[in-house]
Amino acid sequence: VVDADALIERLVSDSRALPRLATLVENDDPRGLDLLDVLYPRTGQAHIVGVTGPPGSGKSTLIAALLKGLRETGRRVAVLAIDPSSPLTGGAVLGDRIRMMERHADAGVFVRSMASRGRKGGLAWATAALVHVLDAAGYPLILIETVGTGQDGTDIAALADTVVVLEAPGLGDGVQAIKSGLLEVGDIVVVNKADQPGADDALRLLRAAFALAHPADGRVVPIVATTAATGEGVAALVAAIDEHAAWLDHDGRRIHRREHAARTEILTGLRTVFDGRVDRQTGQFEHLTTIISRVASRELSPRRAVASLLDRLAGS
Ligand SMILES: Nc1nc2c(ncn2[C@@H]2O[C@H](COP(=O)(O)OP(=O)(O)O)[C@@H](O)[C@H]2O)c(=O)[nH]1
Ligand SMILES: [Mg+2]
Repeated sequence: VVDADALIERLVSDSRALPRLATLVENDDPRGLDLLDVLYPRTGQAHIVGVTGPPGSGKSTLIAALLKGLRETGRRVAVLAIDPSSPLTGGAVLGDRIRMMERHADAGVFVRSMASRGRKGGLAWATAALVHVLDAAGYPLILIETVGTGQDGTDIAALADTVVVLEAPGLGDGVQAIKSGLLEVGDIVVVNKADQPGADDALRLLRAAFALAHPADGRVVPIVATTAATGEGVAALVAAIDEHAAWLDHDGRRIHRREHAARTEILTGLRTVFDGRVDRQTGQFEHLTTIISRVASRELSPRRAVASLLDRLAGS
């Protein structure tokens, strides 16, 4: 039996222990998942911030600027970048930006990229597990960079205590965040690339959109202008994040939020495990070819076929 205290002590003192555990967990290795079970009761201390927005809006650049600002005030931060590995956006991989800043020797920062390409579902499930590992390792602040759209993106955003939605001029007509529906999940809205033409228009449009909205919880969503490239506005963003964290600590809001996160995590986990089982086991159904031809020849209805396969799945 592994002791949680000893495990956490090793994560803190041995710089190789955390990346190694993260790799085990990311690969669904039972050794890592068993350790995570031991650690889980010790998690829940970190404040989790999701940074989401369209490709090219400046998420990676902004996170690098946030890291710089936070480290200057001595705060320890972990970053999880869900890298869409898209060569189209011109967006640099976060790791490159961090390396550029030569922060890799800084023990107060932990950065990990996770490729989404080639992964068959389960991204939110794997992300949640990594967040728990970073939380257990004692990082008080965890930033997650994610595109935020699609089922995976929405599920990842649901893990966060604070969701920061990024908007930037020059990405297309109108305000992207409004079009994609991202604004609805945002606790803080950032108009990045404030140095670029069109930033003022975006700010005006967003302020107008929020002036019309009447949030059920009565909280006014702050709209912050940043120039991630220079660090302008980053201090105001840190203040907005801290303010939201403090707001969550009243009236049971954080508990409510965590229940939503746990619910999302359980449901994505159920789907991920179930999909994996279907993929693995349908290959082993020797009678699957028979069922397929019976459905194709109209002898058996698809609904009956699925019911019979489900019975076998449950029995195995
Ligand atoms: N002018 C300007 N360019 C920026 C700013 N922030 C990011 N960029 C550039 O926008 C591009 C996309 O940034 P990136 O951080 O990779 O975006 P991501 O895809 O959202 O992670 C890069 O070329 C950045 O250098 C900014 O504040 N001003
Ligand atoms: Mg990026």
